[in-house]
Amino acid sequence: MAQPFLNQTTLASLVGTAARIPSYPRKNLAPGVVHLGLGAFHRAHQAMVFEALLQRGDPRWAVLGVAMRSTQVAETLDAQDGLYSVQVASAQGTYWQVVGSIWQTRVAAREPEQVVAAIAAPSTRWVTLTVTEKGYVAELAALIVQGLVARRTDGLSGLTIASCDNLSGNGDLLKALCVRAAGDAALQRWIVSQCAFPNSMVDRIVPAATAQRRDEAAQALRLTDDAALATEGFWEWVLEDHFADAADADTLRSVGVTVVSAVKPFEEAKLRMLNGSHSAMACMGAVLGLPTICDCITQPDIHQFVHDLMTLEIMPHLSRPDLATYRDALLARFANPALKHSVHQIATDNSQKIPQRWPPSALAQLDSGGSAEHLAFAAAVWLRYCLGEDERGNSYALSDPLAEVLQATAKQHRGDAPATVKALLGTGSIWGNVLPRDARWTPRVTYWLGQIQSCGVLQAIKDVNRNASPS
Ligand code: CS2
Repeated sequence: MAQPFLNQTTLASLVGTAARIPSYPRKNLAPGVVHLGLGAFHRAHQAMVFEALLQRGDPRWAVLGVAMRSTQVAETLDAQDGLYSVQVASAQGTYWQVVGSIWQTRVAAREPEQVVAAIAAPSTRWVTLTVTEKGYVAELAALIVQGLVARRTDGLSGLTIASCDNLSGNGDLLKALCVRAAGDAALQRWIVSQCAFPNSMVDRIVPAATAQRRDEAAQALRLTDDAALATEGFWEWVLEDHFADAADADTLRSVGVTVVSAVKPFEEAKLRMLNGSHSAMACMGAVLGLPTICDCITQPDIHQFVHDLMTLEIMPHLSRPDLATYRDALLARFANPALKHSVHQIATDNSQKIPQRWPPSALAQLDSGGSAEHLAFAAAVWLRYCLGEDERGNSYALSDPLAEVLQATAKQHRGDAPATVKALLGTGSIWGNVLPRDARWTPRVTYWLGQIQSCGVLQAIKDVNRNASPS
């Protein structure tokens, strides 16, 4: 029998159940946050932080959620009055939470003028962004700047504009992009003096929505939720203490956000340890035919590889406190069986993600005279991954702005490690200027690709592991 959909009316059926639901009035107030990028990550991270603030009775944090291109999520949320459920799964147990913080939606590609109007609305105080690494382009800045121009013309205050993407110095990057888009010197001065672009580190593992998740939600809630998601219990949001309204620092702290003067130690540790390990496992899993991160990390050889990668080659160059504890927590998070985090999802846009995740550690290792074998190995698995075919002979699609050239080049030099490395290790801006020409790097990547080609990824992982721990 068809179940009713989750919406503002049917929400009442969850009162008194184990599900957590919004208990604040979701009235027709104007949202205070415009969020750009309505993907799963925002809905299970910032939107849940804003939800906590709304639950505390502070209506300034309701969200107008903007999908950049696709209309699907916006339409699904609209049909459900903006409500969606999130399964929060950790070793402590699992619960479902219905989130109500997204009060309105827009689609930037369909109605850009409405997005500009939302940014320019008097109630708007924040703009947040999860537009992915490849989204930081002039077009995005132009959209934001149009909203800012209207605010300035109307004599309104500036905004806090917070990038929540996995980019190094994400706030600085966005600020530079917006200042460039502004062109006019007076407008540039207004933006710089009235708006704040805090750098931030955001962390929560949020797999893309799946039909299985929707089935689980239907079973748990007895309501149909086409926007259902799952995530882990852990979350972290470290924001630079730099806001258009300075009082926001304490407000955010009150719901568990970390506000600090310098984000860099947190950002580097997260990008290189969590995301760096993720990308390595994503390539290994894809080539081995292991579908999820949990399937990868529960293989003892891969577990040891990731442990040693972090310990030997990444952690020596980080300054976040308690790195060993942080590493062990990551290893446990990767093994969360409820998440079913697809390796192919993480391998999406590899060419945009790798620059933040691997080269900084490799360069730091080489500069300090250390070994970068694990990172060279990761680079070699990525080269093997670019073939688009796993070791069982199944093909998979590369989803990457450079997919075509990467796959064609990998195929052209199939089986020839030196030629593959020569052709692909300099592609695009993935590896920077220094590494591809470094005599301590390129031969090692070539060596490991050769090993992978001759004895397979798993055997090659055993070899790296053995070399790292001769005992
Ligand atoms: C992942 C991230 O898809 C990816 O590239 O590495 O989405 C990762 O799950 C998050 O950054 C965790 O905070």
